[in-house]
Amino acid sequence: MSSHIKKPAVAQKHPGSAAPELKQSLVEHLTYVVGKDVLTATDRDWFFTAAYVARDRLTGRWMETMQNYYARDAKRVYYFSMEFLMGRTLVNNLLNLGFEQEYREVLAELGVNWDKVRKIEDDAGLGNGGLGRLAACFLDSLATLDLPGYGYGIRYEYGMFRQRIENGRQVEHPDNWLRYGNPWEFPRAEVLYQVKFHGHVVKYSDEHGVERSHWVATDDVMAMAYDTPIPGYGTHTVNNMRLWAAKATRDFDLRYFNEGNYIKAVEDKNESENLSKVLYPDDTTAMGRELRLKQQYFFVCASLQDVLRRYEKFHDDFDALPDKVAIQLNDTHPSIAIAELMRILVDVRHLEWDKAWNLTTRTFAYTNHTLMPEALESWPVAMFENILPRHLQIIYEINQRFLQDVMHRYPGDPAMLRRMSLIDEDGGKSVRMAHLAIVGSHKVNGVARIHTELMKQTIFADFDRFYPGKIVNMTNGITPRRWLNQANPLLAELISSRIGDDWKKDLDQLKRLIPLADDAAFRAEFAAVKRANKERLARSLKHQLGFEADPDSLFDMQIKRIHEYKRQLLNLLHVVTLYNRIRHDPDADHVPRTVIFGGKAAPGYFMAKLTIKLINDVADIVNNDPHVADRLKVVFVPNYDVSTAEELIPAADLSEQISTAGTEASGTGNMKLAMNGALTIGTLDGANIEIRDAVGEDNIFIFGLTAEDVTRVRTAGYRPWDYCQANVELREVLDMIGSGYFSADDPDRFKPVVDTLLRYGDYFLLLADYASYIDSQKQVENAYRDQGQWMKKAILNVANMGRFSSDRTVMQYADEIWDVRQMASPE
Ligand code: 26V
Repeated sequence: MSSHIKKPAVAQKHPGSAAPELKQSLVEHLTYVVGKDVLTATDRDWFFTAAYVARDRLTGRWMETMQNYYARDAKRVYYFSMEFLMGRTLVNNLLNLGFEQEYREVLAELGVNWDKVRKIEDDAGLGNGGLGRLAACFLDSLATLDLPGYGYGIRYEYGMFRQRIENGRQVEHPDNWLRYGNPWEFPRAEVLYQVKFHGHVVKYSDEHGVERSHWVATDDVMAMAYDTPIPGYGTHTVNNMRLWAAKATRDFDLRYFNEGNYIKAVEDKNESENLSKVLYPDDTTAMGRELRLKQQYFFVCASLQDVLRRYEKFHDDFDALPDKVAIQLNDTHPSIAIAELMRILVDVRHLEWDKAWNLTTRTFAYTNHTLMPEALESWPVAMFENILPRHLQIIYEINQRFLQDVMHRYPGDPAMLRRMSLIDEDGGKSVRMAHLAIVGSHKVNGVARIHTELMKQTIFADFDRFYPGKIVNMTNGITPRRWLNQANPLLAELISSRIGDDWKKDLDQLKRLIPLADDAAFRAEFAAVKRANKERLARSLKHQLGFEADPDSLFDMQIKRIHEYKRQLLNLLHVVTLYNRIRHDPDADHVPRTVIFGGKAAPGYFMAKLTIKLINDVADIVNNDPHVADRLKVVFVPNYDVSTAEELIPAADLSEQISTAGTEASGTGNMKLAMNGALTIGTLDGANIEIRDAVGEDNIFIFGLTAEDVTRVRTAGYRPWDYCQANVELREVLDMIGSGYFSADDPDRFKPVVDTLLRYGDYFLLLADYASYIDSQKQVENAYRDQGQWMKKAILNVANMGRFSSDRTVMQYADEIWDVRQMASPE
């Protein structure tokens, strides 16, 4: 179905000439690398063959790119992130190189089923959700913009768990994504750094009588590099993502001989290699878990050694460090890097504190991704001291100097000192990583306009006053290569047929579609694309789940992590309301709707897991009720991941972005759906606000309390019961859920759900927003009845999404935070 997509400029330089070579290359790789012939090759064999051939075509450019940065001693940006949610790579790389069509044709000639082969690839699911996927989109934009940008992170052996639904409940299974090997990575056995833990600090006087610290008697682990090339779209640039795997030190080998306790020695070795074993799947609460802090320090320590090694090839002092190195901290997870750089500069390289601090703060910048207090990291001091004793001392020193400054500015305000301190002294002492990140960075950014404003007004208000101008906004974006060109080839082709191909690198070009929103022929073609995508999804749902979705029905999607603040439950209240309306008035003209949910719950998050069960139990009843007669259907799509998103998003009519105002920092799914022609129903939260500004209020369904309203309602004393009393439909819905209408086998199953709303205060104000949401959904229905007008709105959404390209976001970081420059490598 994607067979008409145009070749990007790169491939058109030598039209047709590569095909015979490609065929030869594929057959040779199949034979000599994979060890199979055309007769015996499985789909997996072909996947690896195709991947290796593609990889070969990247490596030349990759080396040239690195050599060019080196030759020009370019300022580089290093994106430090615990998570990179890359998804599949094969098609992305082929499209970026401009070879996809050629591959498909040649493989077809060889009798290979391309669609099956590309789906053999396991997602690289090295992330939880938005934060990890943003990192992946940024890497694509950095390379596409010819910016010298490197990703640094952890090569988890097990990524995000695979979700299966058993008896309506989430069951987690390990994600053994490396089982068959990863064709995209290059292991670098020689790029190996020592990482220390535990031990203690020895003070001594150096030859000049200066007191110095030495961190000794440590337990050590080695970090080994694995490199993955990151090609830009339609450019020669191929950047690098370097992920670290933990390896035991040689010490363990020696211990085998010395201790005679061979088995114990091998056990210890395994334990130290556990560091990079598994991604933490909880993005809800910052647990004070030792292994997590160790993972953070592990990758930060190795990455900084690597960055400094590269810097020192050209420089014999550190004066120019901030002119050559920018490090972006993706949330506080890598913020220990600030203390680590200070340790290296002061303890190891013997720089003076003030000088080291100046260089450090000019090097780092920090992105905040959430206002949720429970997700803000703070490590118990005792644990910190045990794992990183020297870093704790350095943090104390940073804190002491910082609080001195605060005291100077605000004399006689001990409350202020307590609030701003890097150490939380309430209860058990702990280290506030966000405060370290702010104090140690020259820029701090939020990820959408409202999020940045709220940061400045709430959690970081003191810091905003103390450091005017340090906190800035960088509204998120998404890469249009993966989220439009790759995921939605039919729409990409339709767009290109009218405005050419340039939009893929310059998304503002989509504006040229605006006049076509009034063109009946274009609308019809646009509608046909949406229809084809809905049919494709319907086939897949039928095949995977035995679920029948009617492509004529309105496809209503909420796909994201399951969280109370994202309010999947509010969506369900609407579903049950619709169900009741159909039951009570079966002959009325109801707009047929298919409500699609997808998302993972943190394994220990009771309410999120119960929400999944409720979705599935409601689906069971609604989908099988003959009175409903298929006018309402509900489906939970298991194991929502990047690849599932690519399949779902192009088929959506309606995008549910219904978080309580003031809670969703930005959202990026909202951008992906709108860019694929779904209309948004949403609150004035996160980037929804900026999406509304871009697409116009006639082309989006906004409802509910604003962030200001939310604060007002909460301080005035919110009474969820009153809303329940005032609304018969709401009362009926809650009664049904609470009394076992959807869980006859266990009538009390969903009492906790109703209790959070009615007994425990409904913290996320679902009941306060219910009426407004239901009303807004009614407007959606009315709009959907007029397909011509609906398509016009959908086209205007696509046409106005240019601003939400991660190219725009990354260029803004480059100009306003990193001061790095575009640098195309010579072809
Ligand atoms: C938080 C934590 C807390 C500590 C334990 C492990 C862990 C792992 C991941 C996270 C990430 C939570 C923050 C996050 O993903 N924020 C999302 O970032 C997106 C990109 O900026 C943004 O669009 C979403 O609104 C925001 O929720």
